[in-house]
Amino acid sequence: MIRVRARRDTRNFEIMKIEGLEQLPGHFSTSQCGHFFELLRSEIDWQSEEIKLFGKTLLAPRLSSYRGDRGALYRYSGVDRIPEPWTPALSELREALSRLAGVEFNSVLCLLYRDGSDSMGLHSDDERDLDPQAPICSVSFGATRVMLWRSKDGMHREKLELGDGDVLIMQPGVQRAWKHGIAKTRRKVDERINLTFRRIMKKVTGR
Ligand SMILES: O=C(O)CCC(=O)C(=O)O
Repeated sequence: MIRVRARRDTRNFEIMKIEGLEQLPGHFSTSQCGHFFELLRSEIDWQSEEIKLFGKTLLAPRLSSYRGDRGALYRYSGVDRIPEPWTPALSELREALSRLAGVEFNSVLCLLYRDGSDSMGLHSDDERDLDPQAPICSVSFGATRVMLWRSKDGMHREKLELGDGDVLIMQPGVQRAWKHGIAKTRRKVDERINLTFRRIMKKVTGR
């Protein structure tokens, strides 16, 4: 069982200008972060992921692994993803973050940013396989990176630093109004792992 700081500890709890977005800086302690980073780095077989963009198939500028319960099929970036099984560290984190967010997550997208040239383009997590009532909850381990936010009406821009052990909870409305992404940086940065726990509306599958 992972012990994390209480969610409503206001010293660690920030309400962002973006309605429905909550950041819990340093939610995991430094030693928990080191422990999980090492486990996740070695337990997961990180892969280059194909994405389809404007009719072209490209390799995403990051490594990834999609994990989840049987039947938690997820189509994103134009490709159908079948979940690989949970690893011990991912199961432990799923339990902790499900308790925190008050929803039973059934999948996680794991991302490894190898250096400052790895990134994530602006997008919303609004695919039709996602449960539209459920929040999405992410945790970051390793290097601090900047998350960019753009409102869909083009009126607002925000920047958010995501550091080691930070948790982000996005309520469903956030995806309707905003896009987010991870900027490239010229700064020399170490590796960063981000896990985004999601609730997929499951389908029956032969697997
Ligand atoms: O790396 C991050 O913090 C962002 C991940 C993300 O945008 C996603 O998984 O949809």
